[in-house]
Amino acid sequence: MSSFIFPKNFLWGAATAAYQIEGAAKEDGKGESIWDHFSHTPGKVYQGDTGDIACDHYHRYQEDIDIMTELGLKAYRFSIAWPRIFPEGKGRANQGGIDFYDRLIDKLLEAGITPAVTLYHWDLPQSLQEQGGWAKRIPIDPFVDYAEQVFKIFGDRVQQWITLNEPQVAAFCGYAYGNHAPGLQDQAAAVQAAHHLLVAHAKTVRLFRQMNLKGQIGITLNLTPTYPASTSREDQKAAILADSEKNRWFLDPVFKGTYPEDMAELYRQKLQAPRIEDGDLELLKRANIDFLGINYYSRAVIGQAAPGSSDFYQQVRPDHSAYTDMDWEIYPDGIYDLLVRIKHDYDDPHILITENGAAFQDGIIQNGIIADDDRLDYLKQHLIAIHKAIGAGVRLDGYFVWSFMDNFEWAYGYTEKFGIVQVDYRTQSRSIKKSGYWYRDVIQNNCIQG
Ligand code: IFM
Repeated sequence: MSSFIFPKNFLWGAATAAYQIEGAAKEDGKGESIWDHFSHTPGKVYQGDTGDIACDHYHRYQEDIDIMTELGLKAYRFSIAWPRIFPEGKGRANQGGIDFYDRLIDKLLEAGITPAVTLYHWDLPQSLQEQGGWAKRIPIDPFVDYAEQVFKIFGDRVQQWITLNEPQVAAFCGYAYGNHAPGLQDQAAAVQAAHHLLVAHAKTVRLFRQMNLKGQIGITLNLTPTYPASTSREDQKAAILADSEKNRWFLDPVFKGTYPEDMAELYRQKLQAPRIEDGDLELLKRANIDFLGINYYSRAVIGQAAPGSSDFYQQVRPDHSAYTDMDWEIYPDGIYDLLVRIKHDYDDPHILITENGAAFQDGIIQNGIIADDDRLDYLKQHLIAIHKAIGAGVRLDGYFVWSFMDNFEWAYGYTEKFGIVQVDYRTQSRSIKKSGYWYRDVIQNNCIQG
């Protein structure tokens, strides 16, 4: 049996996001977010599920921290709900919301768990959506003001900040495909929203530097390495374009302050987007991050667009692969390829895997434990690939499982389960799954037994 030993001080964590776990949707002065609004719109979320109660973490955070302690987590990534701090997106801060995160952060620190805080995990205050949301520049300055408030209050205790989670999903699922809040179907608006999210990120990084805070700041991107479906020239070209749209459209502005020219040209022709104001790219170029957060779940196999289609390419589903319940191909080599590529193409940044995990229905109970062997195997294969990337010189500082516990999986409601801890939504009782106990041993030994 081989062992894969991780570097000393490797940050082992697990992740969640506010709307997916907190519940208490209207408590202590919280305002409405686009996800409150969207999930209450009939037909948008499977079976009409909402995050009104979710995992009731807002009231059960202490119990959840106790479970994190039992798992031996070194770090916990969670997000702050902007509408808890500013119910209308801006104006007067809401003490009730501030108090909740104050307690959470203090209790985590007391437990010896490092908080890694995401400022935006998709819950835009609804009142800003009503003025156009991210398709307009409207939310940019309120976001920076919200960040300032949060930095002032928690900046002494939080060492790791993530400005945005997955701007690609926020923009494209929210504004182009319509399957996420706010549910629009307008591709030009999506490209514009992505740009505005990135500008908000850059302005927040600039503010963070101006405030001279002692922590580190980064951004989390969902990255999907692309592979051509065949050796044909057409498929190879299509895979490069897909990489440009899915990955470089976010990596290039974050690291270089530019957009990839192939995709920019296509968007200009087809959508007359994005409109970029003077100074935006310079701002992005100067917004140096301390680390890149990567969410990796799967790869994309890409072929040329079907004849007559207006798409730039098409994604192909490899027949002989294994898939998770989300129908995402299980492809651990992808995380290795991605990490090594980022090292080479983007000047060897520090990296955190801020999400990685798999949706599977709970397995049968064996010896009193939920035997989620498929999830355990997914995590193990990916961590072995990550270990190999570290061996290849990638500066990878930590890893967060998605997710700490089962939660509200957006448009899928509560049907899809990513947790290493099970949540019984009828009773709100939590049970550590077999993958959770396995992860506990990995953390304890700082090593995977192959
Ligand atoms: O649940 C989501 C999370 O909010 C963002 N990244 C992907 C996860 C699984 O879909």
